[in-house]
Amino acid sequence: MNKLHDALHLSSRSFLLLALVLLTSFAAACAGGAVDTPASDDSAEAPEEYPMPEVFFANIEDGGTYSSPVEIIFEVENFNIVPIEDPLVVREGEGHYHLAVDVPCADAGEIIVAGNPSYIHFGTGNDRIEMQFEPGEHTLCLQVADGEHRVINGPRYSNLTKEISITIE
Ligand SMILES: [Cu+2]
Repeated sequence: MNKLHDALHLSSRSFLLLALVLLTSFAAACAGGAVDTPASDDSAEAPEEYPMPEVFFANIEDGGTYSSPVEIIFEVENFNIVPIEDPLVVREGEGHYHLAVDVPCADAGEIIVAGNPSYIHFGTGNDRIEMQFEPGEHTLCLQVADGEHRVINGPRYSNLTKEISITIE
C-alpha cells in the first residue's frame, strides 16, 4: 500500500511537473516573437580576417588542350602585384609573377636570377604572356616572388605557387 501510494504520489508529481512544463511552453509560444531567443552564431560564418593569398591561371586549366600560340593570364587574390623597383626592395604582401616553363617550380625562398630562360619574370607587374609551344605536353609553374626575385615563402603563402600541365595539339 505504501509502495502504491509512493508510486501514485510520484506519478502525480510527474504529471504536475509535465503540466507545468507544457503550460510554460504554451505561454512562451503564445508570447510569439516577443520572446526572441538570441541568434546562435554557429550559422554565421566569421569573416576571414587574413585570407590566404592565392595565384591562379585565369584562362587555361590543368589538363587542358590548346593551340600554339597560347595567351596565358595570371590572377592573384589577397596580394599586390607590383613592378620591380631599382634598387630592389622587398615589401610584405607585394611581389611579381614568375612563370617556370617545362622545369620544376622553384623552391619557396629560392632567388631566381634574371637571365634564366626557364623562369620568366613579369617585372613590370604585368599579368600575361603569349607563348609559342611545340606540340605535346608542357608544364607551367606560376609563382609569386618578392622584390628581390625570391619565391615567397612561409605558411601563409603556400598557395602562391600553382603548377599545371597542358597539351599543345
Ligand atoms: Cu623576378
